[in-house]
Amino acid sequence: MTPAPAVTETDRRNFREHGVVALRGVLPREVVRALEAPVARAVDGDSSTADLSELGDALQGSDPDPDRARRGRFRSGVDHWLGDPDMEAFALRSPLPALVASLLETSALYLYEDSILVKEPGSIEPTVFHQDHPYFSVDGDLVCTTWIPLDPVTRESGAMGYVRGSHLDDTEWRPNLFVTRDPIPGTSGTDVPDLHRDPGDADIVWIDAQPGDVLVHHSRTIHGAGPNRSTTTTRRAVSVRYCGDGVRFRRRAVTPKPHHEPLVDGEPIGPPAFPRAWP
Ligand SMILES: O=C(O)CCC(=O)C(=O)O
Repeated sequence: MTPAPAVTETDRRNFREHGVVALRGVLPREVVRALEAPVARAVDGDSSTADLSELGDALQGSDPDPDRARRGRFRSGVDHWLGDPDMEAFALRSPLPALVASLLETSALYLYEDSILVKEPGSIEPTVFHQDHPYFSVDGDLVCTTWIPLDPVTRESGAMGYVRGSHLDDTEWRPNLFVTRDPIPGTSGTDVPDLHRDPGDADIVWIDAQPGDVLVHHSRTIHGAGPNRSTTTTRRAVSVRYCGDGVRFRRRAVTPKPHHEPLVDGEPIGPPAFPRAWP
């Protein structure tokens, strides 16, 4: 395996100042290819992903759509690392953790979770703009999401969009249901504006990406993604979320995880609930 290109000082500055950075061509082809089988298993076989298109339809209270069968689906799931050794190997033993540790300039890196995010051609749901932080049961600054495309991604096929600098705003944004702006029941905060409809003066950067690229955003950066309007290209992506130095557990009810049950608010994160990914 060829050594991964190093993270540069410019990458670190972009991440610090904009809350997002595109690391281009940093993952070897064989590493990205190795994600294809676990993604296919999760989407087609083992029911570890949910149909967010169906959820979106249900939340909008729309009548059953006669064209539904012909539309693509947006499927997503989390924490595949717990049951799939290929996803665990990618999150913990691929070149990814060292790249992230170098970007965050942390002395240690811990895994929070992975996600699989597949938008089939013609899946009409945008990923609604949101901030990851209120979904995560942690507090601290060195928390980030990496987004790894398995296919070339353009605006047409569901590129990610990030509001530059939004990680520096201390508004408590309310978590939403990801495919509609409905807030998650029992949560509080300010609703993220509908930036797909009206970006206003938000400094949104839409990032086209290729397999081998890694997009990294701070857990406080507001972001979303377009629908997949392509008729031929599936948009397969994996997200892996990591925490660095100084991050502590803080239970949030939004996404409870059985492996978090024994943890107490305020304790430093670490194995086994947060496996050490680097060094
Ligand atoms: O892939 C998508 O559509 C959204 C991904 C996302 O919001 C995330 O990974 O935090």
